Order: sequence, then C-alpha cells, then structure tokens
Amino acid sequence: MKVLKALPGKHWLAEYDETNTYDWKDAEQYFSWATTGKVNMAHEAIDRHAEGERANKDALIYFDGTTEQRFTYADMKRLTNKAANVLVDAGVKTGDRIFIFMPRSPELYFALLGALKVGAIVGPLFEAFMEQAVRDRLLDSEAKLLVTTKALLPRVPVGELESLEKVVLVDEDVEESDTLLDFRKAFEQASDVFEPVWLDREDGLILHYTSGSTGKPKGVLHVQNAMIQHLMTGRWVLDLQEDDIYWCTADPGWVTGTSYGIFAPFLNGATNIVVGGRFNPDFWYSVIEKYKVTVWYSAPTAFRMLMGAGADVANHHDLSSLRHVLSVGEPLNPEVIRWGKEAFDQRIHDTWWMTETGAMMICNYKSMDIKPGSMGKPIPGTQAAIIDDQGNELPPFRMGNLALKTPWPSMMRQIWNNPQKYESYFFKGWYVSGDSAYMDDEGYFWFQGRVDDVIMTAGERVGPFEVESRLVEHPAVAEAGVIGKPDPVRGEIIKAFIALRDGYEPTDELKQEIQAFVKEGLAAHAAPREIDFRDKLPKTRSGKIMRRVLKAWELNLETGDLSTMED
Ligand code: 6R9
Repeated sequence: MKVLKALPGKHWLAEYDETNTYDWKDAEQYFSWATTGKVNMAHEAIDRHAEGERANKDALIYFDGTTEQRFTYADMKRLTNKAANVLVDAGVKTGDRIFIFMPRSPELYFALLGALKVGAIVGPLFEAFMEQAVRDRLLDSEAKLLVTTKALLPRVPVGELESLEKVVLVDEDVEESDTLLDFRKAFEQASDVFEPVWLDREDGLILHYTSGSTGKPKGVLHVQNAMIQHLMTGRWVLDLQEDDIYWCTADPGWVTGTSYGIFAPFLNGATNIVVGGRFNPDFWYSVIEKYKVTVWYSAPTAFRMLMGAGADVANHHDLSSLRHVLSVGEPLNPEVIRWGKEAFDQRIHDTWWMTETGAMMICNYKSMDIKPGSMGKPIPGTQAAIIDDQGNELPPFRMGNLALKTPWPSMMRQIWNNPQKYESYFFKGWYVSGDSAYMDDEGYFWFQGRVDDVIMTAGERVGPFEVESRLVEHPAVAEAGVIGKPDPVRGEIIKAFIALRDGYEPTDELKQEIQAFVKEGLAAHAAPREIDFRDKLPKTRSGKIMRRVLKAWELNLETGDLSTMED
C-alpha cells in the first residue's frame, strides 16, 4: 500500500492510489490512543498542538465585519480549559447531552470544545430555530444543559424540559438564578488548567439532528472514532498544508460546520477563519482578501448567490490567495464550476457526504481531473456502489441507490432513542443513502436526486438535478427547483419553480423561452411542462432546495417538519 504523504510542494494524495485501498489502522498513529488507549477530540484538536510546535500559531480567527479576535493554539487550550471547568462546576458529566444554541462567536467554540473536554455529547443548534424545533431536540436527547443567549432564551420552553438542569447565558450582565448561569462571570473566575476526560473511541462526540422526508428530526450520533476520518479527509480532500488559511462557511448547526468547521481544520493544526454576521457577497469576498484565504469550503447555494451578484463584485477584490475551493451540500451545477474558474480562477471541487456519514465520502481531489457535474470518487479506504432494491451492484451508467460499504470510521453509531430507525439504513452490508446516482466507466459518481425526488414521466426516469442544472444556465434563472407532478396520462409531468434574476419579468414568453432552452439542452421529455415563477424558493439552512415543500405547495399537502428551513 502506498504511504499517503504530502510531498514538499505537492498535494496530499498526489499519488492517488487507484486501487483505493487504505488501511485506517495506519491513521491511528496520529492519536493519543496509539500510546494510551484513550482519546479526547478536544485534546487531539487543540491541546496536542498547543503542547507542540504550533503553540503560537493562530488557531481561530473570528471576524464579523467590524471586530476581529485571534486565538493561538495555546490560547485555545487555556480558554477551552476554562469552559470545561465552568461546565464541570455546573454539574456536567461525561456522556451528558449539552446543547449550544447561539450565533457564531468565539464563545461558541470555547463552549463546544470545553464540553468535549468534559466528555459530554454536544448538540449544536442553528440560531434561527424557533421554539418547536428547540423543544423537539432537547426533549428527544434529554439535554441536561444549554448554552445560549438572552435574545434566544424566549424560544427555549425551559419549564417543559424536565431533564434540563441549567441554562448558561453568554451575554454581559446576566441575572443568575437556580437555573440561569452567567457564563462570562464563571469563565473569568475559572481555572485555565483542566485534564481532559479520557474516553474510548466508541464514546459519544456529537449529536446532529437532521430532518428526513417524514416525521420528527432524528438525532444522528457520532463518536470519537470519527476523528480518524476528519483528520485524513482534511489532508486528502481539503489538502490542508502548514501555511494554509482555511475558511469553512458553514454554521456548526450543520454537520459541515462541525466536521469541517471545527474538527478537520483543528486536527490538522490549521488556521481556521470563523465569520459571523450575515451573508453578503461583497463582505465574503473581502474576508478572502483580508485574510488571504487559501482553502475555502462552501456550498452551491452560496456560490450561486455570489454568481448572481455578478463578476463585478468579485473583480473588486483580490482573490488570488485562493488555491483550493470546495463545495458540499447539494449538486454543484457545471455552470457554477465554469463561473468559479472565471471569477477566481479556481475549479470548485465537489464533495458528497451526509450527516449520517460524519465525514466526506465521495470527492474530487486536488490532483484528480474534475468532471463538472460529478461528485468524484470514493475516498481511500471506502467503497461506494450503485445498488438496486435487492442489494445487487449495478453496472456503470445504471441509475440506482447510492450505497456505501459498511463500516467506515466516521459512520453514525446511533439514531438517538430509535434503534429501529438506525437499522433501517442498512441492508446486506450496505448503508443506503437515499440518494440516487450512477457511476460512470471511470468510477466517477453522478448525483441524480433523492430517491423519492426522482421523476417518472411517460416512462422516462428524470433526475430533477439535471433539469435544474440546465435551467440555471439560462440567463434569466437565478434558482430552480423541479418536481414531478402527478398526471393522468404521463404518470408525472415535470414542473419547475423558478426564481428569476434581478431585471427579468415573469412573462409567458419567458416561460416558453425557458422550456425551449431545456429542450435544446437536454431532451424534449426533460423540459418542464409547467413553470411557476416565485420570488424565493424554500431552502434548508444548508442551502438545499426543499423539493418536498414545492411538492406540498403543488398538491396542497402538509409541509411536514420545517424546522430546518431558512427564514
Ligand atoms: C454534508 C451534508 C445530505 C444530502 C445528501 C444529498 C445532498 C450533499 C452533495 C449532495 C449532490 C453533493 N448532498 N452533498 N448532493 N452533490 N456534493 O450535506 O449533509 O445536510 O445531511 O445532507 O445532501 O442529497 O444525501 P446533510
């Protein structure tokens, strides 16, 4: 087996082993369990560097457009120790579920890593969650402590949450009570010395709630062992090198914001930029310019918004520090890849994975030829396939269920409180993703849609993504969501919901023009028979177009759980 090393001046995985073998045991040498048999994510991510050559290297740089705060690895060790002491004093014990519900700020990162030092299981929540979403998650997980702000506290139904013992407020001037604790005051006074709680590899790490197409959100539990894959994909895929300035735009409420906004960069000892405040194209470009960001991990929805702002905005900034740009969360339209090349002279590298997989699974590497529209190939040490409903592997170019051979290091270990649901993901040695895709004859995977989103029209199977990708190539189209609408003759017809770019009017002529445009580009049967123009499309906070909401609009159905939908 090849040794995976970044050779001087070369990328990790420069010599990508086409046989795709990697023995994950090989990665164990990088963690404390190799010597002690025990481990703690916060130690591996922070303390290990603070005790070595990276002590005075910037670990976290927080910027919200006005204020900047910088913390070295040595600072991070002290500050997360303090947070750990605060939490221990508040009664937190190993294995307790500790939730964090607040906007991005340095304190969020201290609290999260401090909780990990204590061996707690962390549940991060988007700050935009409303009461029902907060209640569901805290109840299901039997959370013991919540870190939040005064502004968000009214959305926490404290009285209904029996297990919740303490609420820690991170604002200034907190009036304390039996349940309310002033974080800043306790933090000031807390010792900055703390011995992390040493854990087993299979002990809990993080609990991310994610919504499916039906039912309440599910708690996906990841364990310490996931760090193996966070570390290695940080090298192989993010290609993190010693001098990199890395920016992941995701919020920790989404798995990308923890696995790649916290774990992968810190495990690799990188300098990690955290940006607070709202999205704004000019502001985002200015962050890249100001900090000379080299590696940038974002999402198609953000790239499309930047694209919508036009090349002018990009051209006002010096973006030449960028050397590696990556995307996750949704299909990356070829149109966006072309734009990335123009706007900042980088090919955007797509990565595919899920909350349930815990880390990247199918990716485009720096050293590999990108096929625009493809998610890439499975990372070393993993195996992906397209299987039919009986679990048989399908040959190249056949559309089917995208599945992963079990296990892999960062695979989810539980659906909280729901073993039956957990079992339902697995079938004949495969984890079945719920995505449909095909593999080409060179082993590249091509996303087609969620299995339940695939459209059957007049006997033809159409992946909505393909149609959406074509639609956004039209100059008038900013965003598009495509669904199958029941039709007595054709089974389903294709219906598109479109948000137009500024300056375009929603006319019938434009509809016809767009229909003709899809026909020319794809096929007659793939052209939407119906088009609705909308100001905005329903999207999750991580930027996924919620086709099930479009479908519910269309069919006058219940929209189901909307807690992950953006405002
Ligand atoms: C990390 C994350 C998972 C679902 C997944 C798929 C979609 C993610 C994608 C992609 C096409 C990609 N998805 N990456 N679709 N191309 N590169 O996104 O986790 O929020 O759990 O979503 O997102 O449908 O099944 P999560």
